[in-house]
Amino acid sequence: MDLAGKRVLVVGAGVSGQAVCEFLQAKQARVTLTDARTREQMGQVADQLSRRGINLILGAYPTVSQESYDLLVVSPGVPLTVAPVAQAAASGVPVLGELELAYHFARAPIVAITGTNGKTTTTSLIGQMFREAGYKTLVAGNIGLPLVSEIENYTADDIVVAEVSSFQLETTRHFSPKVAVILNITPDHLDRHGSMEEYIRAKAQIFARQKPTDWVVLNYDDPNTRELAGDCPSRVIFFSRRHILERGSFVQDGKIMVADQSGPREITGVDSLRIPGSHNLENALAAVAAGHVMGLAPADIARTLGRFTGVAHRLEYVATLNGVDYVNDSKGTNPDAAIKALDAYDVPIVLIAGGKNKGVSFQEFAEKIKEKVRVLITVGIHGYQIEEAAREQGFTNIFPARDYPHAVQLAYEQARPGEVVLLSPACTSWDMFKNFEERGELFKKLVLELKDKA
Ligand code: UMA
Repeated sequence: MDLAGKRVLVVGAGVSGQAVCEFLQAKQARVTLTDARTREQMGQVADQLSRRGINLILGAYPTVSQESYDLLVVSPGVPLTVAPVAQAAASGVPVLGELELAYHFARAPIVAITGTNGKTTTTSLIGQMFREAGYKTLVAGNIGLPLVSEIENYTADDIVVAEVSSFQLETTRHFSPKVAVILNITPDHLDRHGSMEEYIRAKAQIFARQKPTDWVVLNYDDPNTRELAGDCPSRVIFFSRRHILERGSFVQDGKIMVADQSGPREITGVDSLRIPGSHNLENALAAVAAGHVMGLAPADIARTLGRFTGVAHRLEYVATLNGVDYVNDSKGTNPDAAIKALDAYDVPIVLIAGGKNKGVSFQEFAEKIKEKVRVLITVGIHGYQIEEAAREQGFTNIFPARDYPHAVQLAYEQARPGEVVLLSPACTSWDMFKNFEERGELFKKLVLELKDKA
């Protein structure tokens, strides 16, 4: 793909669009960046982009035709119905996404991971597996680091592990990973894709152009992904938490197994996993299948499974104090995510929850609290709503905290050996923090300070 001198319009000035501009500039393209936000709304970022020589059109999009642009690169969060994309399609100007652009410059084999839930954890786990097996490994994509930023630094001897979203897959034309993983497909992003069929169609782009020698890893337990096997032009390997498979990765007698034409082989015990919950067991099984078809040795796969402690702020183990595990799930910013976090444990839980409510009901969350939680500590401006919902379920062991130091202190006083102290707020952090990362970092700092004192 020769970009020198090409007039390229990048739509969306977020993380992806900014990385695309930098990449295109390095290729001597003539770059215009447009965004629905105004210059005022963009603040300092707009000035920084202008200083880098990027032509900015903010607050309204330019009209697109072959006379004005040679190529359009659209950010993943921008729906393909926006005017410049529609005009490009109508006037024959090619439209790409960042994933597709990066793919044209990729030399390393790609392991790509998609799915409704578990993408980030599985991408991180597979990335760590390859790193620990000695590969130079790029972990990028929807996980946060745009692929274009680094893709050219990796050669055919290295590995790229990419988290890819349905938004990114929607704009692919040639993208074709060596291994495509689809973890699960449940209703999500239907406002953007229109229907479940369209959402599945977008996900299926991950394997649509694979070669017969490539691999697809599919969840046998999820009917939506199991059925896709018939559409794959490549070889399929299943993973299953519930069934013993003739070929694929599965669980048998508490062991993680992988079976191929030479029969089943034990990888490691389920109890050696450090990421809790049945959803994480599925993520681990998917990673085992991907590692196996890429030729990683069982011992290498097993070593990383025993070491991987998860992704920051997502059921992240922090420390053990007086026989109590402290876990940071600050990413649990809605009741669904917090319910999953509670389900990950079989021991009584001291739960810290609350923050800013996104306008959702806490009733189902409160039912789960009644089932799994021994002590509830509420915090933040809408903590009282969780307290009220829990009381309606007849749960009364509740301690409202003034702030985070107070919440962690209360949890420390209340927790008994063998229990888990879990921060999974079911709310955003925006009442007290810039983002969930800042909230999680404070929680971890407070826990580690207690540990130092102990
Ligand atoms: N914008 C417009 N017009 C629109 C919509 C948005 O101009 O109609 C502008 C916004 O004003 C903003 C920019 O587009 O300035 C935002 O672009 P974006 O939404 O594509 O977000 P980025 O910051 O570029 O981040 C994207 C991914 N975001 C989405 O897909 C929504 C990030 O995934 C990804 O990490 C990043 O690229 C790097 O690859 C985030 C995400 O939420 C984590 N992903 C969804 C998910 O996981 O469910 C798909």
